Amino acid sequence: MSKNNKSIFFTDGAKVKQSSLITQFAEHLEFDLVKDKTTVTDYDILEAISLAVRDRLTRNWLRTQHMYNENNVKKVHYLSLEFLMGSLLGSTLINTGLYEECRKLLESFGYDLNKIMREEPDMGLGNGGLGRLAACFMESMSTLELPAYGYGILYEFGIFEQEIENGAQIEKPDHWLRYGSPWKILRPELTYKVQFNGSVTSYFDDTGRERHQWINTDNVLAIAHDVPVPGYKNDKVNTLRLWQAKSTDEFNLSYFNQGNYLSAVENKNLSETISKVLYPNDTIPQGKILRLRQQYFFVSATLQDIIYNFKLNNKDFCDFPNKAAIQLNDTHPAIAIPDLMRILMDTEGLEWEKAWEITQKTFGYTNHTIVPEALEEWSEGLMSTLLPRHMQIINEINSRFINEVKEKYSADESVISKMSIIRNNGGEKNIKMANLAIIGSNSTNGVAELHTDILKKYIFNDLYNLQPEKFNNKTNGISVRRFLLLANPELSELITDKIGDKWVKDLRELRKIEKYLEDEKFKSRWHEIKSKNKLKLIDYIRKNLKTEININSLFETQVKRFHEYKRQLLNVLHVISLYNKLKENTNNALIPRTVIFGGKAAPSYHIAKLIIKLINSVADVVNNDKDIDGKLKVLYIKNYGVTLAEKIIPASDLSVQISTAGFEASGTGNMKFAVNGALTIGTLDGANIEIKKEVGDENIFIFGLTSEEILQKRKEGYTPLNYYEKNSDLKLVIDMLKADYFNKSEPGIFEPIVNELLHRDYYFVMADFNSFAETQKKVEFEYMNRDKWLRKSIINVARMEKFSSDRAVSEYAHDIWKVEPLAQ
Ligand code: NBG
Repeated sequence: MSKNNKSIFFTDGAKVKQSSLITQFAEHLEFDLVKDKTTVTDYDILEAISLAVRDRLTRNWLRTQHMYNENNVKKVHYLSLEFLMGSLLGSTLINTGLYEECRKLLESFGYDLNKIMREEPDMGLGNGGLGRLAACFMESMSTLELPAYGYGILYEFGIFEQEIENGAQIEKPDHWLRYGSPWKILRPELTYKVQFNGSVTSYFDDTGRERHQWINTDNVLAIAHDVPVPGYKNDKVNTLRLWQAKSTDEFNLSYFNQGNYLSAVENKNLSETISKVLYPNDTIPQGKILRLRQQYFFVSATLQDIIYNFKLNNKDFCDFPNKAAIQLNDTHPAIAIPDLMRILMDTEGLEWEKAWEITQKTFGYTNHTIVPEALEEWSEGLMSTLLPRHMQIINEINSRFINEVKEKYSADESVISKMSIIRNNGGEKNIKMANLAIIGSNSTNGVAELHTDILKKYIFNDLYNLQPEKFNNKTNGISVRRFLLLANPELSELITDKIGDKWVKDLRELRKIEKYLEDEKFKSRWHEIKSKNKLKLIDYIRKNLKTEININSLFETQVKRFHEYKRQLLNVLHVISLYNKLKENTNNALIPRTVIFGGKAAPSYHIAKLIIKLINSVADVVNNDKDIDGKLKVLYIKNYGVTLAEKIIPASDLSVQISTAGFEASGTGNMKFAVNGALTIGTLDGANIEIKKEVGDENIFIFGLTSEEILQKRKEGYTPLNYYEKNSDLKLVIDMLKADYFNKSEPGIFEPIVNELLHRDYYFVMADFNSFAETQKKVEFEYMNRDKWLRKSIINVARMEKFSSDRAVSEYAHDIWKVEPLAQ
């Protein structure tokens, strides 16, 4: 553009007027969707209103990005294979403050905003806690005005849709992008080449130094799609950049010329499968080549992008760590460490030592699980084939590291082999990605106090002893904008009525509602709101499960991924024992209960799927048994995800967080329930421990073995059979399973569960059963006293300040990333 031309861009001061929301809405309906009254659908309304809302935040988005670049600020880059964003219209409306305007606008044309919002498919680019944490962090980083970028993959298929057939989980593809998405902007100019395979050659450069080149590679293109992430009412909009894989050649001409059309496009399909589908596991990894391809694909594109941006304003790579922090969300992006080394040395010509210093200063690593089988390893064979240059670099990192350890500490061989990045299984070698991540970064953090302690004491004890200063804790948090303000508008309004709205950005403010513990009107309104939320859920259940639920029953909820360590099994065994008591005498229960389950199991995780089947089988018997007078209902709500969470959590009285102590790194569902006024029944695990510290012992129901006791029992030799023999309630429950009580038409199907419980019970279900049942009696007793329960509920909400993702993110920013909000 020549200097004399006018600029059309508002960032250059052009006075291009922005249209009103209603005009934009109408124009999108007319010009983008080409609709009139006779052809318009609810989905069109969703699309048009989303585009109109997006228009409203575009200027802030451009302005925010412009400011970051103009000021050459330090930026943080959050690399995650998963972002479980959920639906975007609602949260965008909340954060931009356009909710009411938009609701009224739609209402004036006869549309109900809530109904329209239900048309939006969840952006389900994640499995569970890890992916949702990344989404909450993105929202908090924008709200805190931190210069931040999320980087991930634009999966064409997100987490599978779960159907239940004959009580069992069936997986269906989640084609969320079938009709495109109004929230993502294609950036064709941000297309990078990602290399795979090939070989490495070396040569001597002008200075006589040996250099390496990665050649003859198979290439794939990564194309950027940007999603705006607005902060809460602060005019800041950050970017979530997701990469889509595209083939470099649309088709192979020589095949085509030979008349073989199908082979001609085969290569294209192969390349593009990289961003096709999210791996549907959490905590159980699958050492598949496609997974490693996904990891390197998004890491390579991301680093190229970060470096491209760095070079726009900077020259000297020594400045790189002062301009960019990179956080590795679990080990999935850990290949970024050798990749940055490769770029700095092979492309930018830096020496090893300098490159290594820059690399270590740039990266931070968050660990999200101690489940041993979940610690990622890749075979050397696979790595050498797919990423030969990286394999060389990893070997070099490792041998330098081990030499250093030997020199400084002369540690013995067994310690060194634990610290080593390479595991030598007598011939076959594996790369331990967690060790690579720890050694290659300046910070390693766990996600709750207990979890970080376990990392230091057991999982990475030797590396911790070597570099204790690297290890730190960052307890997880959640976004209250989504999980309270959006999910529970009436409770939010009640709180705001009393204490003003500062709490939305500063959860410490919530303490002030404790002043109203004696205020009867406040308390009865609190109760009324819970009941209204329950009614909404009852309505959903009536429509979807064709079951009637008693609004006065205790809503007891366990929604989360299915995993043996989370012990949905313990919960269902307890349900069976309650059922048995009711069969004896319906007066054996003081209160009616509704036990709600939800959550997906990894498609290949057979025992987890069997537990889902068991829950549905039990529900079938219990819910249809007239003898128990409707005092117990068991529900399995299918296809649990972010949007369903927003409905289920505000309606719950009791939050079930009963993992085997030591196994749940943190949990974040526990926080979402408590902030919505549910009381927790839980073990001393993950963030439960910190919740207990905040709310006080009398406002939470704690039971079960501690993590230390579990370790001790494992050491001594644990015999689950003893618990079966000693506890008659438990014995009856197990005997019913043995006798196919809940599965008359499929005898023997639950045998694997019974066998595990009686003869191994790795997760101590049997040992904790009694303590769980006894504590549930206490719950029952306390729920009878409405006033007491309400007070506890209010106190739980009032004391949640620690569990805001704003608090978590500011700690990361201050302690690890050293990034600051951009001063106005
Ligand atoms: C999960 C843990 C949870 C934790 C989230 C977020 C993985 C691998 N880990 O306990 O199981 O809350 O991460 O940190 O999904």
